[in-house]
Amino acid sequence: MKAEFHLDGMHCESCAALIKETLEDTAGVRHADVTFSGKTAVVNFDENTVQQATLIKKIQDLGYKATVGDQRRGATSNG
Ligand SMILES: [Cu+2]
Repeated sequence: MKAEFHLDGMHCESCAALIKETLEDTAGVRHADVTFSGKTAVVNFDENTVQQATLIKKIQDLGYKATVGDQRRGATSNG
């Protein structure tokens, strides 16, 4: 499944790269896209292997804040 997380605490592109690497090193994660400017992580993962809570904890262990984003289709961003 695909889930979007809102991230807080990133201060540069390397933060985004670090989060991406960490997520993609996690068993069950197929692909992760982290954008520094958008403060989001879009993660494609196998929900039978890894759970959202685990992904959030991985991000928190790095020192960032993660919350589950809206899973609606076609979400728009203002601002
Ligand atoms: Cu940084």
